[in-house]
Order: sequence, then structure tokens, then C-alpha cells
Amino acid sequence: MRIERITLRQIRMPLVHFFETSFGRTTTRDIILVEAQGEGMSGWGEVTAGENPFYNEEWTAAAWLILREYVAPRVLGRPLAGAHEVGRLSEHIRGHQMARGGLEAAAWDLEARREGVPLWKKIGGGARREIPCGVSIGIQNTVAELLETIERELAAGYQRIKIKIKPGWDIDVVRQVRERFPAIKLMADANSAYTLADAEHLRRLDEFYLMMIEQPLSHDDIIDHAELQSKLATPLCLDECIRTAHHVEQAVRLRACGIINIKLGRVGGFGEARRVHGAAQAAGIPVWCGGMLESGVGRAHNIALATLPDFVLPGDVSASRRYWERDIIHPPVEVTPHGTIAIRDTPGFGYDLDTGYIRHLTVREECLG
Ligand code: OSB
Ligand code: MG
Repeated sequence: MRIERITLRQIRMPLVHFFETSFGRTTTRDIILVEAQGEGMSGWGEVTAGENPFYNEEWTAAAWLILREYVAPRVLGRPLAGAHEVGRLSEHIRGHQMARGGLEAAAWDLEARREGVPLWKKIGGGARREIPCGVSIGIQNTVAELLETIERELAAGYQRIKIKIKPGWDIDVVRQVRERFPAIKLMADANSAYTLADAEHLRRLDEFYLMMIEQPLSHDDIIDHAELQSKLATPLCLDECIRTAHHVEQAVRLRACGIINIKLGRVGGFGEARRVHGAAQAAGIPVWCGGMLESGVGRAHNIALATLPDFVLPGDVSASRRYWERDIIHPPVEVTPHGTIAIRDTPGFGYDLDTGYIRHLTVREECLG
């Protein structure tokens, strides 16, 4: 296989509803789509970086530069034994996993389409025909709005509810959600809004029997999470901290968490995602697939990823309509009344691209190679 041309497109898509985390509010996404062409076919990937370097150090504008200046030149025109080689070609770059992962995922999609097989099969997935789905609900203006949103998502069938927390929007909010919904699968994600000094405060969450608390402490601190975990009954789940399989091994050694959220972009693509998955599975740690407010392209990749065997918990991958008035893939991602996404057997990531609509949304485009 050879990638002869790479097209970067930045598309701008307004969210149906703002999404607020402890690090800020997002109303419009600026997403880089990566089209990798070879032998007359195209594969597509999505860079999952945010618009600002607040979730991690990556952001859309920087990802564009890294892809153009460092990643694409290493991959273009080079004979490849397969998509599995693409990730290795940019491993010398420190960080920037999301930028690198966008091209890596496009290469996997291209290879799957060339062979006429679904992407989930290509990456060694297929452990389930339906992906269990949860929703991630951002910080709202009022608790009443949050309760109303939860009610609606449960009615739609979603299997678990994740709410975002931060200092000032935590214990009291979780208490009210629990009082209203005593039996649901519930969890909270802090996106690094606390420090170890808040351990006693966070311990108050134990009484609400949450499935897990996601990334309460610093984005890069596994050691502090281990200390916090020793003080809590509720399992911790690491998101931001886990970028490599080695991080999983370190977290396991330190007993820093009971659960891991795997995000395709955060770990740099399918190659490392599979290694992260393998390390978690070997340690008996269940995983689930996180989300980054993806367009249909990233969403479709997430669905394929979540068919690997250890993805036993409901993830943050949900229906297109929760994010977009109109998605860039066809059909849009839909969720069954029992809160699952059915996987598709179409070659590649399994959905058609709405190229006309992508053109309409494009604010920047560059052809490489
Ligand atoms: O921490 O999981 C996170 C969105 C943006 C940045 C970080 C996170 C999230 C989500 C949303 O929780 C998941 C989704 O619905 O795509
Ligand atoms: Mg998270």
C-alpha cells in the first residue's frame, strides 16, 4: 500500500447544544478531516483535538501544522506493508497523538476499503454486533436543566449517564441526580479539576455509588490518582493520563484506577489503542470508548474500536443527532431503543461520506503530495 496524496480539511460545525466541561464551554467545533488517497481510493480520519489546548496540549491549529510539517512528509509515497506501519512512522514526534492519530485512522480506513472489509474486522474487533452506549452530559446552566436532559436521554434508551463535575458543581448536583434517579448507571467526569487536597471532598461522592469517577486529578499525574484511589471506595477511571500502553502498566502497578477510558485520538490511533486495550485486558481492567464531540467520521471509527473484546462498559459514543443538526456521514449514527449502536458490514468505517456537505462546511483545505 502507498499513500500518494493527503488532503487536510478543516470543517466548522455548530453543536446542537453547547458542551461545557470543567475547562470551558464549546459551542462550535473546528475539526480536521484527513483524506488519505492511494491506488484510486480514499480513506478518512478525524483529528480529535479541541479548538483550544485545554483538554490536553493539542488544538486544531497546531494539529494542522504537525500533520503538514512532520507527519505527512514521513508517510507520503512510502511503500507500506499495511496501515499498522503508519503510526510507527511518526513515533519519534513527542506528543501530538491526536494529530498523528487522524492520519493513522485514515490509513486503516483506506486499507479496509481497499480489501473490501469492514474496519472493525480489519482492526481485530467484532466481539459484539451492538455497542453499548452511554451519554456524556455537560455542565448545564441549572440543575433543573440537567435533570430534564437526563430524563430525555434515559427515555431514548441510553444505558448510562455521565455528568461533568467541577468545584461548585459536584456533590450537591450528584446528590440531586441520585435522588431523582436512584437506580441508573451514573458516573462523573471532572477533567482534572481537583487536586489531592480535595481528597476528603471527593470522598463525599462515595455515598452515591457511582460506577466511577473519571480523571479527577491532573491530566498527567498517575501517582496522585493512585493515592486518591486508596482513599476512595468508588473506582477511578483514567482518561487524560493514559496515552500509551506503558501508562496502563504504570497505572496498574500503582493501583491508580479500576477502569480505563480509551480514546482513539488521545493514544495516537488504532495501533496504540489496541496495545492499550491489550494491556488493560491483561490486567483485568475493563475499558470503554470515550468521545471528543466527533463528527460522523471519528464517531464511525469509535464504533469500530468499541467492538474489541475488553470494551465491556457503555461508552460515550452516541447518536449523531445529539451533536449535529446534520452529520457529514450517511446514514447518521443512530441508537436503538435499548441503547446500542448496531455495527455495519460495509467496507471501511461503514458509512458514506456526504462530500457535498463537507465542502460546504470547509473553511480551510490543503493538498499534500
Ligand atoms: O473528558 O470525556 C471527556 C468532550 C470533550 C473533551 C473531553 C471529554 C468530552 C466528553 C464528551 O466527555 C464525549 C462525547 O460525547 O463525545
Ligand atoms: Mg473524560
